[in-house]
Amino acid sequence: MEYLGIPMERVLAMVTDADSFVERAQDGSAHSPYVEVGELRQQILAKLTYELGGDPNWARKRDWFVAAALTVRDRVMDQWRSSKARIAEHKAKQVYYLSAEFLTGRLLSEALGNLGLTDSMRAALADLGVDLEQIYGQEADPALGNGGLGRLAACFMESMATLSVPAFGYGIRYENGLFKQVFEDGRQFELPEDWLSQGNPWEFKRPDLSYEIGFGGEVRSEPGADGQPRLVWHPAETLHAIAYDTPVVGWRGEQINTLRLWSARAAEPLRLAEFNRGDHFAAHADRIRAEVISRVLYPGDETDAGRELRLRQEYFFASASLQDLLRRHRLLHGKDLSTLADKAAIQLNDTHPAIAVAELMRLLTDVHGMEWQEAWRITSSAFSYTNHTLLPEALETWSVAMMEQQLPRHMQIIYQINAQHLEHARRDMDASDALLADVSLIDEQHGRRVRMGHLAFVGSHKINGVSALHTELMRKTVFAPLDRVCPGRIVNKTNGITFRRWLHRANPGLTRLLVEMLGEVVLGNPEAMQELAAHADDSVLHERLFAQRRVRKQALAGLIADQLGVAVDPAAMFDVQIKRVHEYKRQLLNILQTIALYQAMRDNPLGNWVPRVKIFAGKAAASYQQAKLIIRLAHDVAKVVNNDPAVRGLLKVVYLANYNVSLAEAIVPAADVSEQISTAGMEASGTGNMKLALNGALTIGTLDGANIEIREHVGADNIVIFGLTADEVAARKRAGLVDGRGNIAASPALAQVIEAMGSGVFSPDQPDRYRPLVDALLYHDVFMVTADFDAYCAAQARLDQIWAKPAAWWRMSICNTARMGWFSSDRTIREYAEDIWGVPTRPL
Ligand code: 26W
Repeated sequence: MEYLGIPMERVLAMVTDADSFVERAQDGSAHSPYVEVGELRQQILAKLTYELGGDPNWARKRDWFVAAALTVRDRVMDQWRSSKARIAEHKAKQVYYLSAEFLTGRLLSEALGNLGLTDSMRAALADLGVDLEQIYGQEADPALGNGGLGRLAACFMESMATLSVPAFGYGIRYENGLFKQVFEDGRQFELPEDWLSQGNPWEFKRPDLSYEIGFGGEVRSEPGADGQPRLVWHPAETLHAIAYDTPVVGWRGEQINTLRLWSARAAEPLRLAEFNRGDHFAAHADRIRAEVISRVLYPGDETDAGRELRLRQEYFFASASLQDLLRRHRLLHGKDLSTLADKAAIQLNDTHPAIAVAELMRLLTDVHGMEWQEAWRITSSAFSYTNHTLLPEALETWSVAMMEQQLPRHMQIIYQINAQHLEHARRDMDASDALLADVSLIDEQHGRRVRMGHLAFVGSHKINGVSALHTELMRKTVFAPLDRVCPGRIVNKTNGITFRRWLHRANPGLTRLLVEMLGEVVLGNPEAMQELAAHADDSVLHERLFAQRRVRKQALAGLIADQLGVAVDPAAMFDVQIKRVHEYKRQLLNILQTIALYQAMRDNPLGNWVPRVKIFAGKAAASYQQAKLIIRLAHDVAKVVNNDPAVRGLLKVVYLANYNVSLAEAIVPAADVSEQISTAGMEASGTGNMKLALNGALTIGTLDGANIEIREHVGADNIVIFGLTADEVAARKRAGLVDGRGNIAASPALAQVIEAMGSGVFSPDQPDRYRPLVDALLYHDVFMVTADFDAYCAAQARLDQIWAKPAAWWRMSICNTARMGWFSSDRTIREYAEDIWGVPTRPL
């Protein structure tokens, strides 16, 4: 039997999973695989020819990627349209997720996996002489985010589509995402990241969807239609926000949601008068000033840039998004906006879109003529706000002067919101002057600044933290005053990750093993993985997991050799710390322990050492010098350790450049150890910790963020915890115990490490290069690195002991994978849907 002239066994051979392939064929579903492969093959060729003007004989890999992506995009169009029709027909409540960042990663494998088309696409391309694995890498990895917050938004979008929650993601279509990180002699350099240079096959430009965005100018009181004086804003400059839509494909989902990213366009692209006068700069000035708004993502992670352009970016996408959802509401539910909060749940992803609270009040009152109290009722019941950090420097505040200059009408509205808020606090909550000052939206202390966290809090019916500890700390610290005058709004929603990307596609080998052991049920219901724990001592399973992990470690070793020219042994323990570089995440503690291990190995080369590869990856914000110095130290230590024959390759240190979603997908399945060692109380949740534990890595960590809940789920025996607790850290800080000299004096190992670091052992060409790091440890160790050093080293030694007993290691690894089901972002989204948004999580 043959198909399209291809012998059937060859068609079947092309598919990795013949069984389900056949299975699906037998279910008689319209789309039998044979037809599917044929159709896909035709459509790819058609795209290549008619969309790209290409020819199969000399098409490049990039062309095949674009042709495949366009083919898949066509496939989702019908479902996309039918999703919108179904939502309109059911007058369903929609979720609007406002985020300055969406770290989506590559989309081809996600779309294929979620549509169940991977095998057919692989077969269709193979028949055209193209390897699907080869073209995955042709897709740009859109770095439209800094780290955790942006990636969480992407996981949430995928889970909402999978759970049939009608949702729009609203953000900014940065032309340049987070910078490309390159290293030169261990120093980080930032290069522009222009992910759009080759075009983006997934997005649809929607010129029909353009909104005016104003800035500056003045507010005048003018008689309204009813003769009553009304406040009217006359912006000094206006520009357009143009929509670009990308489909969000859920798993096996009928529901296709929309990621709508706004791009800034000048209202007047060219000022001809100036141009004709030959003043080309003036002719383009407006355009440049306008379009720079969606030019580049601010690389600050956890540090408030406080730049005017950042405020303009935040208002730009908040206003475009609100204008768009009001237009849709009026289209679907009629001109009466009083039902808005019943039909729209608007989630603020941190304070970055918080100006939306004032903007919705402006649109409802000034533009749509609603009474203030009615508008406030709607606004405060439509909005909800997620806080992702307690770091003071990350809590955004804008000077009243800048707000008045850029958004004069909004500053008036913020004053009005504050007046009613303070009145409520004084009258209903008997607030003292001190408390009033603490809860005021205006910080009168530091030169009159608008507290965006307070605006988001007061304008929301629910505020959530992202892990149990973080939410508790929110209540006890930063938001304690607000929680007193507006009690009962703070709830916890512990983060989650999508298992489709971070297990099924990142680790198909482990996934196949899970399906084999537990059935396909685990694909749809992660909690069903619990059953695997019953096999924790199954030595055959141990061997198969070992083999799986080894395959991935060899692949990663290959990547490391290609990128760094360093040979690492896949048999060694791959000890991984991958995340943004920040002092509170304590990459420095890891490096200090690495130096101590190196020194111990040199002192006792014949000791029974566990071979280790310390794998680092992560970007530092461009202006964050201390973080950049930590990256450089890792490189300098690597240079010494990796070339020291005394340690006989027992220890290798590598720092992979340009950490992003794709690199994470290559590292996570190859990790044996997951470093989650932040200063307790400072990592709001973490999500890398979940990805690594789900893939069977053992976590070494502090009782911080979601590490605590990971321990609760996987079991205290299956995780290695060390260090000061959040309360102990807070107590030491309150007592001013940030001087590290005592801890150093009490720890000979640490003293030896600090000595080496401070004397240029790792920087002979500049012995005092690490003075700033040493001084911080000696005199201002606010991140408790010296305080936790010995405990951390002891915890690492515990890992060595476990590693020496493979049965124990794999038992723990299995228990981690088995019990990570709860950390699916599907669970998180179900909680948001039920507790905050009031929307169902089942097909309409
Ligand atoms: C204003 C500059 C700026 C930019 C980004 C300040 C703060 C941020 C983000 C909130 C930083 C961030 O990504 N926070 C991380 O969010 C994750 C998702 O909830 C958590 O898992 C991490 O613990 C938290 O650090």
